[in-house]
Order: sequence, then C-alpha cells, then structure tokens
Amino acid sequence: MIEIDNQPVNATSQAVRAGLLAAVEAAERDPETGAVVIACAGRTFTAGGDISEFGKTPLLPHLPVVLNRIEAATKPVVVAWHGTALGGGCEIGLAAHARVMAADARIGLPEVRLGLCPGAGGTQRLPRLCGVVTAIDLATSGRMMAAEDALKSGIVDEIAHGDLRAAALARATAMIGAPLRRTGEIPVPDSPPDAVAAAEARARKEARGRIAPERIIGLIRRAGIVPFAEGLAEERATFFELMATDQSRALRHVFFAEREVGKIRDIEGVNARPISRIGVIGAGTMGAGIAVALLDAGYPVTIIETDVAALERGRDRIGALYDRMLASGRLTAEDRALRLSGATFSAELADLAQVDLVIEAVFEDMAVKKGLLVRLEAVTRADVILATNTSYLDLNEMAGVLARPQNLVGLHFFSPAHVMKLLEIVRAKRTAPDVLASAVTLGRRLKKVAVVSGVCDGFIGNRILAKYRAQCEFMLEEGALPQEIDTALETYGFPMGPFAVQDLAGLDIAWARRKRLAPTRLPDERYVPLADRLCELGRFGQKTGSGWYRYEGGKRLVDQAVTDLILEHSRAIGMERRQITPQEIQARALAAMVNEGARIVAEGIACRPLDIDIVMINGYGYPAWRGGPMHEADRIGLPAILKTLKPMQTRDGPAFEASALLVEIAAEGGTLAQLNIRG
Ligand code: T1G
Repeated sequence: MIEIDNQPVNATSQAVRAGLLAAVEAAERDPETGAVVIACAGRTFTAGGDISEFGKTPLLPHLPVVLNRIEAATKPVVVAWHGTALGGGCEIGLAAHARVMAADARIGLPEVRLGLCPGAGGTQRLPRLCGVVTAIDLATSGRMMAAEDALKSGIVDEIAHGDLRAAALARATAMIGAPLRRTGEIPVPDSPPDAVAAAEARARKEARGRIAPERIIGLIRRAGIVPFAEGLAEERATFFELMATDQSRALRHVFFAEREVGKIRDIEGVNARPISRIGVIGAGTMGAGIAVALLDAGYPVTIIETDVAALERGRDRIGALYDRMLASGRLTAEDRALRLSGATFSAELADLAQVDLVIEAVFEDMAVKKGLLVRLEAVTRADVILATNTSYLDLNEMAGVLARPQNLVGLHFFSPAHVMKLLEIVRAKRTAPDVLASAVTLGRRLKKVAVVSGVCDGFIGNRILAKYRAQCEFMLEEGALPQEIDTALETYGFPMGPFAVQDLAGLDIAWARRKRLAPTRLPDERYVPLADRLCELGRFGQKTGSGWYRYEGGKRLVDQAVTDLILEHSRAIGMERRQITPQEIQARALAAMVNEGARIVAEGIACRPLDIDIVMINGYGYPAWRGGPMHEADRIGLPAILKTLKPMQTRDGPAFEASALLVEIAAEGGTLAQLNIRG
C-alpha cells in the first residue's frame, strides 16, 4: 500500500512525485510484494498538480515519467480513489492497471479551468478507457464525474460501498499473475462520428474566447491517430505552451483570488457566532431564492410574510424552484421533500424569537427596512445577526435605528439567489467583527464566493456596473448602436452585452431608481436619457417584447425604432456621430471599470483589487479567462488605461476623472497586483 500524504489536498508536489516513484520501484524490487495499491491520506485523493508551483520550472521527476513507470510496472497497481481525484490525481489512476472508487468520490480533469490541458497523459489515456465523446466532455468542461457514471463509462472497474482500501487490495491481489491491462496499450474505441461532432460543438460553444478547450479536443482526437508515446509528447508540449499564456495566468489568478477573498485581516482568529436556525423575511423572488439557497445548505429556515395569502404565494414560489430542479434532473424527489421539510412558514415576526440569523429581503426602501429592523430587534435575541439584502441602501443609516447596530450586516445576494455564486457581504461602520466572521462562514457553507464590501452606493459590483453602463450609453450618443456595443463586448468575453442584459433584467427598476435620484444628480454630470425614453414608451425589455431590441419567438432582433431614436437623440444634442470601433468600445468599457475599481480600493470599500476581479467575474459575467478587470489592466499596462481615460475625464465629467491611486501606481511603474496583500 502506497499512501500519499501531502495536506490539505495531496497536491502532486515534487516530494510526492519523487516519493511515489521511489515507492513503485521499491515495490517492483521487493520479492515480498505481489501487488500495489495507491491511496491518499486525509479528506481527498490528490487534487492534482500544485497550482502555486505553476509557471516555475518543474522539478524532477516529472509526473508523466512517474505515471509511465506505474503503467509499465510488472506487478498490478490499483488505485483507490476517494474524495475528489482531480487533474494529476485522476491521471495517476488512469495510468494504474485498475481503479476502485469510493461510492461518494468524484473524478475530473479541471485543468481547462486553469487555461491548461491535462499534462500527465489525461488526454491520451482517458479516451482509451471511455471513448472520445466522454473524454472531450470531461476534459473540456472540467466538470466532476460521480462514481456511478465513471463505472458506466468504463473509467473505473469497481465502486467500493464499504472499505475502499480493502476493496482495492482485494482487487489488486486477485490480479496477481494475470496479464495486466495497461491503458496506454488499449486502442481508442470507435465512436459514432455524430456524437463526436456534437461533443466538439458543445465544447466550442462553451469555450467563449478560451483557447484551451480547442487544444484539448485536438489532443484527444490525436489519441486515436498517433502512437501513444507520440500523443503523450504532444500533450506535454501543449501543456507547457498553454502554461505560458495570459489566459492560464489569469485563470490561476482567479483560482487563488476566489480563495483569498474569504481571508480578511480584521477577523483573523475571530470566532463566528454559531448559526443553526435562520429566518428569512419576504418570500418574493429574492427571498424565495435565498430561502432555497439556505435549505440546500441544510439550514432549517423560517420564512415570514405579511399575511397568509403572501405566505402561500411564497410557498408556491419555493416549491416551483424545487420543481424546476426536479424536472432538470438536478434533484431527486426525496431530496426535494427533505429540503422542503426544513422550511417553516409563518406570518408572525414573533416566530423568529429563537433564530440565530434573520435575512430580510423586503422591498428596497429605506423607510420600510428601518421600520422592519426596529420591530425585528424587539422580537429577536440580543445576539441575533440581522442581515439586510439590499443592493444600494446605506447600511450605516439603517444601523442608526437599532439599539444594537453591531448586529447588522448586509448580505447582497444576486438573482437567482440559489444559483448565482456571488455574495457581497456588506460591512457597516459598526458591524461587529464576529458578525462579519459569521457572514463569511455562512457564505462558505452556501458554497458562494463571498466578497466583503464597505458601504457606498451600489457597493462594489453595482457601483462599477453603473460606470460601465454609463460609458456604453455615451458611446450610443457618439455613434455606436446597441447591437454594435453588445457584439464588441460579447466578443470581449461577456456572455451578454450590457444592452441585452438590461433587456433581460427589465429596464423599469433602474428607471424608478433614476427618477428617485434625479434631484441629486450633479449638473455637470453627463447623462444619457435614452433608457428613460424607452421606458416612457413602455419598452421594459424582454418581458414587454421590446427594450433596446425587439423580441420575436424568443429571438433578439435589432429594432429600427431604437436606431431612429438614438440617431434623433444625437441630432438633438448636436453630437456628430462617428464610427466607433469594437476596440474602442472594449477599451473604454474596461477603463471605466478599472477606474471605478481603483477608487473603490482607494476608499477602502474593497480590501484589494482581487476582490473587484472576483465580484465582476462571478456577478457580472466578466470573462474569467481575462482574470477580472484589475488583472487585465495590469496585463495591458496602466499607462494604456490612463490614456483611454484621458478624453473620458474632460468629455464625460467628474465621475470619470482618473483615480489618484491609478495615476500614482502608474507613475511608479507599478501594478495593481501589488495591492493584493491580505485585506
Ligand atoms: N494546488 C495548490 N493548492 C491547492 C490545490 C492545488 N491543486 N487545490 C487546492 N489547493 C489549496 C487551496 O488554495 C486552499 O488553500 C486549500 O488547498 C483548500 O482548497 C499534470 C499539473 C480539491 C475540490 O485544478 O478544485 O493536475 O486557501 O478551499 O473547497 O495534469 O481545491 O486554504 O490556503 O478549494 O474543499 C488540477 C483545484 C491541477 C484542483 C477542494 N487540479 N482544487 O475544494 O477546498 S493541474 C485542480 C479544487 C494538474 C496535471 C496538472 C479544490 C478541491 P488555502 P479549497 P475545497
């Protein structure tokens, strides 16, 4: 039995590779050893290569060499997979002579998520076991596969429902003396060409600007054409080529940044308050989504609405969300029943007397929220955490009505709350450290990417979004059309351009907000009234059949009426329209985001630039393979960003004045990444 022990995730660092090689060779030499089992200590089989070592020269022995040695062994080698066998961890298993897998274990080749291809035989061995179609699916999506599916597809030989190591040992022992099945010697099975084409098409569609998926497809297809050794060599060369790309660097930045956001200096060593029972107030779209997110994570939830009728509607809404998961096969009927059994519905605030946390998701209105918080404080425990789900409101003002303002924190969920990964945790001036720590812990338990933000209008994400959108609207006035801007930004890597997104979300809510804020708008602020015009015409987006586009049979179509409206507007304000290139659109959108991001960091609203990257990627569709706007700004250089900003300052008003922080770092020849120290 060879046991790998390199916590926390048994990454295949140099010492692990060397140890594994030595152990296999020793087993080959040892006359007492008849067969070998490779297993891992701790919570998981290896999660693959040590990502923190990437980009450096890999030390000997290289993993492919170790794996070739395992495959060539004359004694049977069986792998015992538990937890998540990922990347190199999966590849170790593929090189063994048989694989036994714990019933709850999962395997995967997530290299693609780091902008890489598998680097230790994954693209050559996997198709030999499961065929090209499944191999393309797994390696280009990076998704994890459960044991049952791995058995069905031929990747594993056995699922251990009891003692995994005992099962692996029994299998290895039984293999002694029999001919060994070496994966590299198996021919790639034939696959129906249609199925292969479909798998490739799916992968290309999902790639959206990423280069690794195409390279992976190429390598997997080569497995059936070239000799095994040649395929391995091509894979290795591609792996190093991809490692040196900007995309891989960006995606590795995202991997670590997503883990770093949860580490906040102020709460290091602070104990979170225990949370076992949660109340949710309001069962509208947002409240229902939040309740489902909590129920999915196993929390018992008391859902409060103002009256019985509203409560019934809320119950239906939550039921409907689970029905959809059931219909799509993401949930079994038992799971649905189990999760729903955690929900209690009530029209009495007093039923929250014993909860540890209340999340209010009522109407976005300061007076309504304040009134509710006062009443809540009266019926809940003194150590309760009071969380408000707001996207814009001033938490410091809200805290002012509380006797215990230290208990208040903001939890800004993104819709649909049970799906979207991002959670902004808003820290008010008087939020207690242990309340903040509790919110961070909750975020982790909900499997969200939780980013801490200070209080400001729109917090991190919506504040940047506002500047990004404003800049796009300026370009409408100057000469671009919505479809040109959307196409340029979709080419840049956003799943949807800003105007298509507005149509999807509905234009009416932002309109109401603009009307509310109109009296406080600065006179020298550049303002584009085109969205207001659309709303006045009842064009609220997809739900009314038209907005920036018109919609027919679910298709988005350019609308001449909108084009005319824009041209007429430019004429009315005396703006001479000009051709705006996709490059200019992309550069201006990025500069607007980066500038506001730098201000947010300078004001201490975000802990570090990386927090901004993670918010924009997980909440707003910024392409992960560019690493987030701040990472991208460093890549193209801050002087280039400042150059784009320069005309924006004079033309677009004080809101686009270059951030002093940006100017200062650029002057020193520095990078935003320098500020990515623990926040
Ligand atoms: N390398 C280095 N550090 C890693 C790591 C890795 N592969 N995986 C996790 N960590 C750190 C992580 O930063 C965190 O550290 C801690 O471990 C716990 O992780 C040739 C070379 C395994 C599913 O892409 O998907 O193999 O923040 O918070 O939620 O083809 O980690 O505590 O200091 O995520 O329980 C392919 C990435 C490598 C796997 C566990 N492998 N990891 O999730 O904990 S490429 C991956 C994960 C490769 C070969 C090539 C997850 C997890 P800290 P965590 P978790």
